[in-house]
Amino acid sequence: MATSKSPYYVTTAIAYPNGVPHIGHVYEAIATDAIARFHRLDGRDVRFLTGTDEHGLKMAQTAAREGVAPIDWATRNSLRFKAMDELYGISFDRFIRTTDTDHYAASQELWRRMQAAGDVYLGKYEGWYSVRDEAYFDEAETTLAPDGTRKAPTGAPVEWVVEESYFFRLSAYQDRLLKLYEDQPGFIGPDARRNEVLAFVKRGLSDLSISRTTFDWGVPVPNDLKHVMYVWVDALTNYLTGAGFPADEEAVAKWWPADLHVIGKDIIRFHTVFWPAFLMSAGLPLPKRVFAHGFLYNRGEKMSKSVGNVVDPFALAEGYGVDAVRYFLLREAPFGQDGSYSHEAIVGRINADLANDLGNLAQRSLSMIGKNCEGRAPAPAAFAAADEAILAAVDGLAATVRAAFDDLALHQALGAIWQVVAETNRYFANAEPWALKKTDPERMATVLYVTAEAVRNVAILVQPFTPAAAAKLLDLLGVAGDARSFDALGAAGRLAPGALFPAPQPVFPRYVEPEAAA
Ligand code: ME8
Repeated sequence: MATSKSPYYVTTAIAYPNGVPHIGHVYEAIATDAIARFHRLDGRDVRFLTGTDEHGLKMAQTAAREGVAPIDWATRNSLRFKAMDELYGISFDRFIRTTDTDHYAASQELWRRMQAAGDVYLGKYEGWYSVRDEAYFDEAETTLAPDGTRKAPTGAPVEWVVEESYFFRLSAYQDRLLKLYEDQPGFIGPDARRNEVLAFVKRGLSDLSISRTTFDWGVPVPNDLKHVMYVWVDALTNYLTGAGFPADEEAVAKWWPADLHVIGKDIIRFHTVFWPAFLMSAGLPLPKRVFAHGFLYNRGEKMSKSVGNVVDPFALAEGYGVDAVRYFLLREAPFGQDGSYSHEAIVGRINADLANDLGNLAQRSLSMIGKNCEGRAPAPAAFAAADEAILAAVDGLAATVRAAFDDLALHQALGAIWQVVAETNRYFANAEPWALKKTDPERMATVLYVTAEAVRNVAILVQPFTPAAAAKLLDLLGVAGDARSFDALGAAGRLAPGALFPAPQPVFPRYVEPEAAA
């Protein structure tokens, strides 16, 4: 199998722990986890970074409202994010908190380098700031609401800020950024976001205020302790901290630049304008790709605490099961576009795709093997055309799935896998192995072998999406722990006739409404 074995460094955005996690957070974690798992199974040395973004005015204000110190508020909620990740099987290598000591060192080193490059100067900021977005806005970007308050494009209120501030010479980077988007077309994905960023940068860039003096909940600016860094300067630096910057040179050489930053569409500007400009200034290599996923809506509506329609990831896992939620979120909406969550949609996916299509295929074939083949992998006779066709479809899947992952078309990877599941179901139904038991047991064994082989390949390929269920399926097929990577796909890892299977069990239960179950 032709795989590149270079290391692979992938990150999520780091969430604000000013509240508890919601479905948008778990969506990003699951998608990035699927990508990390895919590359590990494909033989690469993967580093997966996620965590929480703990500084800034929003955090300080929320903590004050709650009557606790910012660090205590951050810790309480950060632990919820980490617990959510653990519940959902998010295979991070580090859960970074921007209050970690090494992160202060990284942020200050980046600052020093930008300063040494002549890109940081002291001035006075006078303008609009949105605490909710932790972002500065030009007056022209804001609107006046009927009640006289001024709003950011996101609808968040803005306040007038006048204070001494350090600035980053972002205006000097317009040409270099435009060249970057041109030279490295894959830098921003999907294309719609790339066009949005291009148009923004072409309009011209103002210098960016990068420090605050009116509160102290942030990383201190080197040699000027009156200032703390603007939260986005330290937040973006987390990706460098996670690669060992600056102290661990060997780790930096191995992991930096990042292969992929996965983020939501609302923070694309920070990641594709500010971040590469900071890195260029500091003389550091740029990430290879920034990909913005869409937003998840509750029945098409934006989730908000005031509407009371925020979906709690812990309740989702409890209600449907971790693998079902993971599958649903990555299957339902094309990755990169907005999606919607509803109870009916998730139940539909669980019962149709998981329980019926894959669950039944596995259950029916494995229980026949249990009953008729002494619970051992059957020995196939010569393959007929129908058998060859299924094996060819199964063996062709790896290339299709790999191509889908290369494009971050995670939904297409799942679509392709389920197409083969559907073909195998048709094959199984047409071959009627149950009817062959008496008339042609050899043929029955062949059909069961081919079906089990299809299930084995599917189980290996769905590991990034539904890791726990995939592991159970592979257990039921007697596949050893070291025979579950993509190296074992296709002919290289065919089931050995005679291998012992444990007693079959259902892997994907149907969803039954609680009232119907009672
Ligand atoms: O933006 N659907 O933190 P955050 C899908 N700390 N994704 C969503 C979403 C939704 N409804 N709501 C939010 C921040 N997200 C910064 C990031 S990175 C250096 C700093 C996504 O907690 C959002 O787009 O507001 C972002 O990628 C992530 O969740 C964290 O959002």
